[in-house]
Amino acid sequence: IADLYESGDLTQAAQDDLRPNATPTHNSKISLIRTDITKLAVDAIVNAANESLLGGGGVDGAIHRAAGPELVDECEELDGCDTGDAKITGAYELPCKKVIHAVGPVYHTRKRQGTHTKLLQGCYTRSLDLMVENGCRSIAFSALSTGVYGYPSEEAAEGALGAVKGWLDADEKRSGKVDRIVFCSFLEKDEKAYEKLVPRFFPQS
Ligand code: AR6
Repeated sequence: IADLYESGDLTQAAQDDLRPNATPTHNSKISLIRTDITKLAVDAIVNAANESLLGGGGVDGAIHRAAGPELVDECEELDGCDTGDAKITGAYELPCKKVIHAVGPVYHTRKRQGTHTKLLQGCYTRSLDLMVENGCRSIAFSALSTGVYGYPSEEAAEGALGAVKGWLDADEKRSGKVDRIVFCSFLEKDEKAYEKLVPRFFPQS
């Protein structure tokens, strides 16, 4: 993946890597991938945004650059977003159909308040609700809050996986509305955290 990324031709490789059970211990709807999320042709990708929803660095910057200027125009209409919540827009020049902008917690600030886990998990469950409400069947999450916002990788992966599992388990009809849930890492530390924790949350059936 790294070589292809540098050569700028990632799309086919990225799609090939989205096959079910990319590692043997996932249940059939969960995939892990390490790539640039802007290349993924899933129905919805989840951006790690801030409360303004007007763009920034990291994955937010990459998504806005790849989507083109119409994305920020639509975001300007949304009147921001609370931490722990998410809002949905079109995807413009991106290969996906929708972008879900989730605002993860700043780790150290929210840990002091004891709200970090609830806020991080809220981003995941709200994103899944928005996916279903908008007729999307596949979603790729970036590793929310694990960059600038300082969330430790394993703690973030544990929160993310727990939220997704809890959402799927809460209503048996939900699973039928979803084809694929992808956890898209960018750095090795996040990929390793998911590889370690996915079998615990989603053992092979
Ligand atoms: N594709 C997939 N993942 C990526 C990409 C990419 N192209 N680029 C970075 N990541 P961050 P946060 C990973 O800092 O911590 C922004 O300025 C990265 O390795 O983007 O939630 C916003 O506007 C990390 O694992 O988001 C906010 O102000 C993950 O994306 C603030 O940063 C999230 O890192 C949000 O901070």
